[in-house]
Amino acid sequence: MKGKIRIWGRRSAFNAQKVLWMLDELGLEAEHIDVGGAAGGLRTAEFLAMNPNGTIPVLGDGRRVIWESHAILRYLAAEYGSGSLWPVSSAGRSEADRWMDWAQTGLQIAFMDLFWGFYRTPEADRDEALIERAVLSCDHYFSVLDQHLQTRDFLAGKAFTMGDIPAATALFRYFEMDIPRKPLPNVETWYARLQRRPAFRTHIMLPFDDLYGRLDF
Ligand SMILES: N[C@@H](CCC(=O)N[C@@H](CS)C(=O)NCC(=O)O)C(=O)O
Repeated sequence: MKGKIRIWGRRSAFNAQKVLWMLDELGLEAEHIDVGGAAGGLRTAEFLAMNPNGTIPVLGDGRRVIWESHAILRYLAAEYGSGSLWPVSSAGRSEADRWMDWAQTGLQIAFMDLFWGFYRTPEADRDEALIERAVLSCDHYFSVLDQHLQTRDFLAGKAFTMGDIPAATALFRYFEMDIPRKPLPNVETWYARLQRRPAFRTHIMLPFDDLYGRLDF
């Protein structure tokens, strides 16, 4: 350990949840600093000196500061989870890596269009055509996951790795929202398997009704 671990970010923020979940999986003690959302604090000189984007999550490990959720996940997994969350072989790691990048550049974008367009937009202001497109886009990405999970317990194979975290962070909200979904038997089995992990239940399966109809952060 490089020193005290700190994590800046609100517990309801999708990108912060990924990191809070991983810290817990690794059994690392971390000080949580609640910034972002109603707590604010992202535009102070101190915060912008750590992350010029003024976004969460930010990780501190001793004097080291890291931002971008997936850079943080890779750092934590490599530093503290070699052989478990961080597959040691390059080939094994590429299996986990591809699903992290895929989630960030594909599934998460579709999911966020749906989450913001449907759940976070006040009902009177919703754009039904946008929501319909987002539902179809989510159907597509979740179907790709479903097909992949037909022959695997976790995204990179038999064991849980960092590769599961970004995509799985969407599961609770996706299945809780009152939206149309295609049948996803293998995704549901994976979801049930993840629910046996206390860290998943603690950090991902959190009520999110405080975000309903709310666009201000
Ligand atoms: N690509 C960045 C995105 C960071 C981001 O947009 N974070 C959101 C929360 S998920 C944020 O800072 N929102 C402002 C707020 O919560 O007040 C990452 O993955 O870390």
